[in-house]
Amino acid sequence: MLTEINFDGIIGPSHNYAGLSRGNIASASNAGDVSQPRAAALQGIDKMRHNLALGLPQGIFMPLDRPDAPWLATLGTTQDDAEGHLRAQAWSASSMWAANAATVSPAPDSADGKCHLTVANLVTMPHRSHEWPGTLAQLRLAFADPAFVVHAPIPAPFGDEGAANHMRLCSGHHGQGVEIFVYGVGGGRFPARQHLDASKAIARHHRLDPARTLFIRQSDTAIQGGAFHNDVVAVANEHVLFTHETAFEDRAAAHAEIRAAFPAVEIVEVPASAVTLPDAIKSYLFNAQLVSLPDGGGMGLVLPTEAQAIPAVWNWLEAHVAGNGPIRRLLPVNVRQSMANGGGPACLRLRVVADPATVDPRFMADGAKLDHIAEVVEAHWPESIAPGDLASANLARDVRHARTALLAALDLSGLE
Ligand code: SUG
Repeated sequence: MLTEINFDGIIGPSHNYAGLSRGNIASASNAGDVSQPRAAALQGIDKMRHNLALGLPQGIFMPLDRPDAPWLATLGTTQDDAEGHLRAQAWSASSMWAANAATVSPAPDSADGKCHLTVANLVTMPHRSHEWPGTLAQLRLAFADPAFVVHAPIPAPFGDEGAANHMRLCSGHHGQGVEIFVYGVGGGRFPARQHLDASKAIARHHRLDPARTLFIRQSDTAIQGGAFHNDVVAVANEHVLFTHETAFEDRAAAHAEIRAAFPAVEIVEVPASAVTLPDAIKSYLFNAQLVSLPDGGGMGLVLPTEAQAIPAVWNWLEAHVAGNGPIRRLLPVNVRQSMANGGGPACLRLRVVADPATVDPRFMADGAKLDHIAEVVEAHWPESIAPGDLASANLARDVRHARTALLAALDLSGLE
């Protein structure tokens, strides 16, 4: 039976604040802070426990091998000798944001009836541009069943950020959906990371029906305001599109196209007069997991605790729940360590609509497995990393060893 599985990236032991993401306000403003990898990973595990308790299927992705020595070697350098900015780029634990791992088209949307995944090239940001080989290896293992087709990345220079710029509308039972690719147009102070040519290439590879595939331009205002991915200002689930007023460049045309392609859509729009764009970005109101609660419980919004701290945001949400809106429950989770790098609850997961029986079981999680992962994290993840620590050969060794211990505990040593 097809169901939505959320695959969360386990927050890696090299998690640190190097301020690497231009256009990502949280990353820039926390640059130089001391990070807490252990607490970060435990926060991520708690989010997964929280979602499992709601009855939602949960999957996991492993952290990648960092610092990325083979990548530094391609640049003619090493962990010991690299210039500071390259070293930081080699250390980033950015694969935790699994929404950027791939674009996923569930089987009912594709002409060949398979679930297609294209690993994201992430070429806009140097520190993320070397994620895809490790991510691809993992996707090929997790989704080796013939129910899936896993595609290599779209070539540079066509930037692709995966599911963060992709939304899907469908009826409640995971029938054929409408896929919405949201692309940006460059030229501003902050980069537009998702290119239209990449989105179109993915739609072709995934054999999507052109009549049920939309390409919509992300608003320059949103990008220049700090919404470096569409999932910072919009999220969809089943027939609901939850979006900020400023998400799309041509709002009226975007809404009309969406309604034409999927007439049953319910667009829940938050006007800028109620929540300003800066407040939407600061609170990560839209970087939430909009989930269908089992047993007819309606939809819940798994959102960061930061959203509670901004009165305009929380007031809007409470009014929505008190009224007749489709979001029935507000479910705050604490992912502060990730949030400080611009990654909310939705960034930390990749949604895959599939039959869990077709997924390699090593990538599926239950309570006992999460407890086991938490033990490895407690034993091996560094408690803190200061920016100067990235030069430490000892820390580099400890961080590698921590990941190796996790892979061994989960019978995934083949990924080393
Ligand atoms: O790509 N932050 C990530 C956050 C990604 C959030 N994902 C989604 N919105 N789906 C990024 O900007 C910061 C890393 C640093 O600065 O060290 C970073 O890569």
